[in-house]
Amino acid sequence: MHFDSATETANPATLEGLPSAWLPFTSNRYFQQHPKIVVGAQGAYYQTSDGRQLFDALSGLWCCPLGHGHPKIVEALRHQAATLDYAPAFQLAHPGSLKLAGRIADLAPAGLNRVFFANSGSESVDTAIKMAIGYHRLRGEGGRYRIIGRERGYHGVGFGGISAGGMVANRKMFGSVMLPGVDHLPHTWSPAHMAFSKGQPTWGAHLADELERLVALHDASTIAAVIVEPVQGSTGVLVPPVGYLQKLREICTRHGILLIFDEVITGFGRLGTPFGAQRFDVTPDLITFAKGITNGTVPMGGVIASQTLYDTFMGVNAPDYAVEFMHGYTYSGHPLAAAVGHAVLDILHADGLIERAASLSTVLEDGLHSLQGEPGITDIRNFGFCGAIDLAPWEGQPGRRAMTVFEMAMQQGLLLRFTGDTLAMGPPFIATPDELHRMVDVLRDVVRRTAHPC
Ligand code: PXG
Ligand code: PLP
Repeated sequence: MHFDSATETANPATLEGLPSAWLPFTSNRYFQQHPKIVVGAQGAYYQTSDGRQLFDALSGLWCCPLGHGHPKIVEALRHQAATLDYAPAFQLAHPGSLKLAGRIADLAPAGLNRVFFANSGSESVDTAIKMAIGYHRLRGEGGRYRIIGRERGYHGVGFGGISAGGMVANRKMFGSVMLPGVDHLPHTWSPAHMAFSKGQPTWGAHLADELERLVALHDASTIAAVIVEPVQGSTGVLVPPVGYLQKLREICTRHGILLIFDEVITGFGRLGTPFGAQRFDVTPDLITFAKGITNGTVPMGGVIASQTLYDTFMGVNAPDYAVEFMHGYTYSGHPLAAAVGHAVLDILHADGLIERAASLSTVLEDGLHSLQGEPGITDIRNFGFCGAIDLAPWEGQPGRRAMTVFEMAMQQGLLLRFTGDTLAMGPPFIATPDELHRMVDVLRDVVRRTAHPC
């Protein structure tokens, strides 16, 4: 196997409309000068507009774990489009979304068995936050309005998500309009105690006790929910210390606070189990999901709620023709997304891909950690089938080194994801050990070549 090599040039024929485009989470001024265009994708590779093949090291944006263009997904989409293209989502349902709710509930931890569909991770997070606040209110504890997030958390870009999220850059412009009363746990990454840890760090479970301090500060009677990613994905695969999530669960339970796991990245196999909840053996009250459920082919997300939470909404003192939860999206449970969701679950099962992700994890771990000692690598982390590398920034130019690594890697047929000076990897579950080795070889080369500003 081999990755193509070529210079960074987009085919001009694919740039029509570029001056009208405003791209999400993109350095638009730079992109206008250095556009990067993909025109096709098959298996674990993207095809660029100038004909290169790129190994898809982050499975799209974490959302295409089965690789691209799977014939069963293409066929499911084609068939559904011709059968039922859209069904009104309110006061009506279609068999595909009902059955998918059942299959997702079956995959989830026991007790989590009510599935509410949305269309993205951001919508799923805002839905879960509303469910938590509504649940307490219906139980006569309407004073519980605070959401506790965590530093370096990413929960999408809705107002709920940026409020609970802990990425300063996403929050500072909107500080004046955040959800009221939100507070944050400290993140768990401590280079002094855990740099170059393989898998879960052993230090840091005590950081969950910070939740007790927030309870003491605000009083439990004002706190609705704690929301955390089991593994913090977007900010560079920050792995929870051994025992940390268990402690959070215990403290939440003791104080009647709901625990939300945001599994938008960790759901559907990335950690080698259906959900992170199972990998860590911690059961939250709500799980948010998106991305992997449709392999990125059609937008879909959702929330899996506990039976207790659902029953609380259904126990509302109102006639049965009254709507219990005033929330929903035009495209909740969209027929095309649901059809793809079934194909994804079929493929995951038939091809044993969750088990494959689990077994490839060790190949990824060994490969990434073999980079320790390369110039300016300050940390390497991994857990399940994902990992990250921190690079020392070039002096006075934060983010520039990782951007250069990204562009150099593209020239060698590798599509990486970077944020700040951190590189993240979450390859497709269909990747081969050879492809992972080659990915590490390219990483080694581009890290060496960017040891000094260039
Ligand atoms: N929660 C979590 C935990 C996420 O990772 C969202 C919510 C928001 O999902 P939507 O579908 O609204 O984008 C996410 C999304 C990256 C990267 O490079 C991560 C995400 C999105 C795009 C890029 O790590 N996470
Ligand atoms: N804005 C307007 C004017 C609408 O009519 C609707 C839905 O009917 C929305 C926003 C919300 O759109 P969606 O349900 O796709 O989230």
